[in-house]
Amino acid sequence: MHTAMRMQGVRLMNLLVRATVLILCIVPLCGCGPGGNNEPEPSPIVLGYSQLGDESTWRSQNSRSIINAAEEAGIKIMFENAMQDPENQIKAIRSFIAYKVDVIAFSPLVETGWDTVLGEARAAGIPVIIVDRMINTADDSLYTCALCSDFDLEGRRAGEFLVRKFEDSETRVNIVELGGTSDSTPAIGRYEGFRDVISSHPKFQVIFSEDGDFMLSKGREIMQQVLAVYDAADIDVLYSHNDDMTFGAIEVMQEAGIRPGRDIVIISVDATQRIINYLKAGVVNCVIECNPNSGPQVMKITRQIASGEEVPKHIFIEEMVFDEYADFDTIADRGY
Ligand code: GYE
Repeated sequence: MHTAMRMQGVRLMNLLVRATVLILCIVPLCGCGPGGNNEPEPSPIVLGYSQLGDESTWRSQNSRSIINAAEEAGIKIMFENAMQDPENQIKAIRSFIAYKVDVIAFSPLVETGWDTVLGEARAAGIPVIIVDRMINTADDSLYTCALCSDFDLEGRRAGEFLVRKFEDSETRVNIVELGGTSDSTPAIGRYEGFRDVISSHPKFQVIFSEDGDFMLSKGREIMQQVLAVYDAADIDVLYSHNDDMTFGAIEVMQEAGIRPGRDIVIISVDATQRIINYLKAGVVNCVIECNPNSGPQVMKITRQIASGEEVPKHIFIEEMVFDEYADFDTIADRGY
């Protein structure tokens, strides 16, 4: 009885071993993956990305966001930095076409001059995503999707802050404006949106406006020029199209014994951590957020387009305002 049971156990064991060996042999033969079919691993999507430059803190964070998000999404990215030259962007786009990437994305330095190269991308059947800034074209079939900030809204928000800040003031309010790169969408929107609001209040006067190319060094230079021409007491407001130019202008004001945020009301756009620290310290009065963390959204759109899904033609990035009326404790760390 005892021996018979042991024999049965041994036979069972043999059967199990044989079945296991059989399974182990079959699996590699049919090359089954976890999905259980015969298909090879799909090759990763290749995205050609032309970044316009590295002019600001915002831009560096934007590049980091794009590169990191591509890695996380398993998208192979060819990333080219044009260093503020649209010709370099055109060259980069042409090289992406030659390489036959799956999708092209780019942040155009300026709005005009893209029709020819984008026509070449279209002829090659490569879809294009426009990121951050917009292009000005009569042919919107040149791009599949545009993911941008609402720069007009940013400008209007700057104007709305001034309306509130000077609500009780009857006298003239003199404004100095540091503009972004001319012919770029953020500079145009921040200029026009701002004027849309202040133009219905005649006390607001822009006494000086110049293009500072979104760079700290130019913010410095222009503020020096302004103080050489105007008495500081005649300047009520500085409206700067980005934080880096604001930093340059603040340095000059401080060197001249002007108290930024008190003697001159300051509005800045972008919302880097350093400007938020200035807001909390009363050195600036209003910060309009422009969100550089578009990487994950760009990758999502890239995937959708590559797999033939429909995507909206225009998507706006969500943004907010931080000003001196806000509860500073609610402002989360910016991370850049
Ligand atoms: O505000 C500025 C950068 O295009 C929104 O470009 C972007 C702008 C940003 O240089 O800091």
